[in-house]
Amino acid sequence: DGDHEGDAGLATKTKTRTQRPPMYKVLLLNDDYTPMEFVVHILERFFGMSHAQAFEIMLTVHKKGLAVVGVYSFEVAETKVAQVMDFARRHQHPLQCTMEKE
Ligand code: TYC
Repeated sequence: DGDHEGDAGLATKTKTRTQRPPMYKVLLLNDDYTPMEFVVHILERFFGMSHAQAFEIMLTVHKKGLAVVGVYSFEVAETKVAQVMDFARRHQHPLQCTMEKE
């Protein structure tokens, strides 16, 4: 349980850390062509944001070039990126979404 008795009879403690799964940031990138309302729709639909939240984050991406739109486990992040990329492609917008380890 982390306590060990050495030969001299002294108890030493080994630190045991809880395993946390690595988390991944999902990033949305700005471009000059994707309509603002389309980006707002994506943030509402795939990231569960209110219209006001979605509009605020969209403006951050527009002004700063990118923003973190959520942090998830690898599988969930991968799915979000695929959903956004597929939805944008089907509507012929060049919107880019990517993920990176936190
Ligand atoms: N820059 C785009 C425009 O002016 C809007 C935009 C915002 C595009 C965020 C992509 O991730 C994005 N229509």
